[in-house]
Amino acid sequence: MTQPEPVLLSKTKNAVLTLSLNRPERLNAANDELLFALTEALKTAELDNAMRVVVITGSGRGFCAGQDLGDVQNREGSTNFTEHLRHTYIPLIQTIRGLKKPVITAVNGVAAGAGASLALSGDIRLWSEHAILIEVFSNIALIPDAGSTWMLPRLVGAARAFEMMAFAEKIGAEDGLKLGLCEQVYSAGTFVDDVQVYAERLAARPLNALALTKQAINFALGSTLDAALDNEAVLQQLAGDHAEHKEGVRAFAGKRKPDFGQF
Ligand code: LHQ
Repeated sequence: MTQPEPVLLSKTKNAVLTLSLNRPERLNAANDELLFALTEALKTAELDNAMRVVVITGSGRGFCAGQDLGDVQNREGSTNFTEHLRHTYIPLIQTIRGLKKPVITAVNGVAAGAGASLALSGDIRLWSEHAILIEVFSNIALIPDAGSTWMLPRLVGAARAFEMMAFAEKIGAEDGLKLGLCEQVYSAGTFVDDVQVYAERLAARPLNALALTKQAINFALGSTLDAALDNEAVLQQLAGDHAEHKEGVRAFAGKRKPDFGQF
């Protein structure tokens, strides 16, 4: 029997590429095929000029239940965790964080373990009212991986992150919004449409400037203020030299809306 595609691709005319994790019967728990397909699709999206924003979401009721626990042991019953992470999750998270396009994680349901890390890795995180984030790793006596130890303390502070991790606390949408784990929460019934409208709004923004903004934020997260100030000065030149900037200034002077979509 042929296996269904682990990641479904959908392109809209308004420049939004949606990547849907597609193992709904396992709450989109990730196996190698899914992780490689997602990373590959993101790399392809980088080169597709017609696609300006990427949305990652889940099929069915879950977003991603983390690593497929049935899929990690070898025949001897052991797992090479380090190698596994290096070959799968590390390139995935690096690709998302380095992508020169905004990535939205649209968290439709439960995001657990490495699925929670994936949910947090978006430039923008949109949650359904049914979204739940669980740093579930300690339930199976593992440490948070796929970037959770880097991302979560920066969002909620070290002690709150540790508490969430230690107790594998279930964080629902209301708390997720309060804690800064997501930017917006939408009703489950309108979630897909609301995400699409948001993504199209983002796609109409100046893409070169947004890519450089993402680059500047990524740099600043690991730098001193002095280094960040200088990096801004360097990247601002790249933004200012781009046709997008000239369009923005022309539109301002002409008292009209800029058309950034043409670039
Ligand atoms: C699953 C999974 C799953 C397989 C639900 N695997 N089937 C990296 C590198 C190397 C190794 C290890 O790990 C990592 C990073 C990690 O991500 S470690 C963390 C791995 N994930 C988990 O431990 C989560 C396990 N799942 C759960 O705790 C629950 O399923 C959650 C809280 C996510 C959802 O609970 P419910 O909404 O009550 O759904 P459910 O438990 O009934 O799950 C539905 C089905 O999905 C069920 O199958 P079944 O045949 O009984 O209907 C689950 O077995 C299956 N499933 N997660 N990770």
